[in-house]
Amino acid sequence: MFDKNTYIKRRETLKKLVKSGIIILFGNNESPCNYPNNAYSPFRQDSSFLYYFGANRDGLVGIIDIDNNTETLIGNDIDIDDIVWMGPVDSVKDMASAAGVEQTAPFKELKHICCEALKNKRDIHFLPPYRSDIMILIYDLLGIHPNQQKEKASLSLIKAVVKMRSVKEQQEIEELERAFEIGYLMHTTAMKLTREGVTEKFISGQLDGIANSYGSKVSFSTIFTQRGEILHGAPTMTTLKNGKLVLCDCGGETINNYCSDHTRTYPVNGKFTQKQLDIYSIVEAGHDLVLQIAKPGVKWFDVHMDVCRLMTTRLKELGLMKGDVEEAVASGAHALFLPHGLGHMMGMDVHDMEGLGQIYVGYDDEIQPSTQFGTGSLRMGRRIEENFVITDEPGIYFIPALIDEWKAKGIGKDFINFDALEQYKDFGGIRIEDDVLITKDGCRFIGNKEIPYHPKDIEAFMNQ
Ligand SMILES: [Mn+2]
Repeated sequence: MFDKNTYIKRRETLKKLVKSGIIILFGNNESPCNYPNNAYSPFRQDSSFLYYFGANRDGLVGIIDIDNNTETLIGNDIDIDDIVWMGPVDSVKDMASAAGVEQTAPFKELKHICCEALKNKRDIHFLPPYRSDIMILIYDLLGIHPNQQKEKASLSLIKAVVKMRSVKEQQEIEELERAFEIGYLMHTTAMKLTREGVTEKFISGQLDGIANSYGSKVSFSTIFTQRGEILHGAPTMTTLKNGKLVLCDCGGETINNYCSDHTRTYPVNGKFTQKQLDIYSIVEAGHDLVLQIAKPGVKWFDVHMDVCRLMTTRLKELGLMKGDVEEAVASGAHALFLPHGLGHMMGMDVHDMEGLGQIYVGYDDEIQPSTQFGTGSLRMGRRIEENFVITDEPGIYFIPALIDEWKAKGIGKDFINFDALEQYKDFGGIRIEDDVLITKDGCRFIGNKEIPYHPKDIEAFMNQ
């Protein structure tokens, strides 16, 4: 965790933004896998709780009473039976003091605090819950049924948290650079291990081990697949085959829970075919275009659309698309190849703050999400600001079921050469992803070195 002044300052800012009422930030509990004492491991704290209270243990709740200017860390100390099995852990008082919180209280006090606040008709601010145990707790404390909790969550608290967590502090950027180092090791190891005959699962397992060894865990379930056209394709027991491309999308979390998220796509045998290069170079150009145009004040929505135009132009040159580029992109025809968005915010959550509602994280009064297939999956559209961290991740995919569906229904028929696509149905998919820090007048990748992505660099790396 950071110095306690970090947490004191953050809570002060939060109080000024939310203005009045009482804020309840719920920490996470252990999450059982197949029986209560076999929980998913390691424990993962809620990111907003971590951001304001820093304490990385289950069963904690943070209270910020704005009107009375008090802060309380709620939680029970563990007893001797727990110490026998798990060893001693910091007391709730120690954890509170490490985050500059003056008061502590046992868990049973929480019900009393909530009852008083309800009785006095005070504004009670909580974030949208995403785990059922917390939903049941909120029902018990505040009487709000789980299916109403999302809409009853505090909009002013959501907006304040988004405002603060979107702009990364210098020490957070340094953590993200550390997360990059773990991601670099994962990706370069994957390239070294890739060869015909090895299973996808073997390599993904090695990568997960690296994330566990150098940080806290993977920042999301590792994608390592020869079926790159499946956007979140889980690794299988399939063995790698020469001639195929493999797509690796993975990242690690530091001990302080800051993430990395990168994607590389490369040939199993370490040498691209011309057909693979034709498609790869389009994704590469789209990925690099972002570096030229992303800077404070620019709408991320426009950056996404610029990449779509570039890809459509190049797919036309290859004979896979046709017609007017502007019209094609306006109609959404390019989404047959790119059905997802260009990128998302990244920080402590790999899709940063997604649980607070993408509409508040990625959009605002000025820019609303599209309802079109493909562009509608863009998680971030609003104007970008200095010290935002966003992923730059264009891709081109040949999804046989989607191609057949569009062809049968005539979707995009004025802009897509369906006949030419027949030869690409076993191609797979390509994505290239890096994490981008928006700087004062432009942007740069997180990390001081490059995970190879230019074809020549990949081939040189894989054949060394
Ligand atoms: Mn990503």
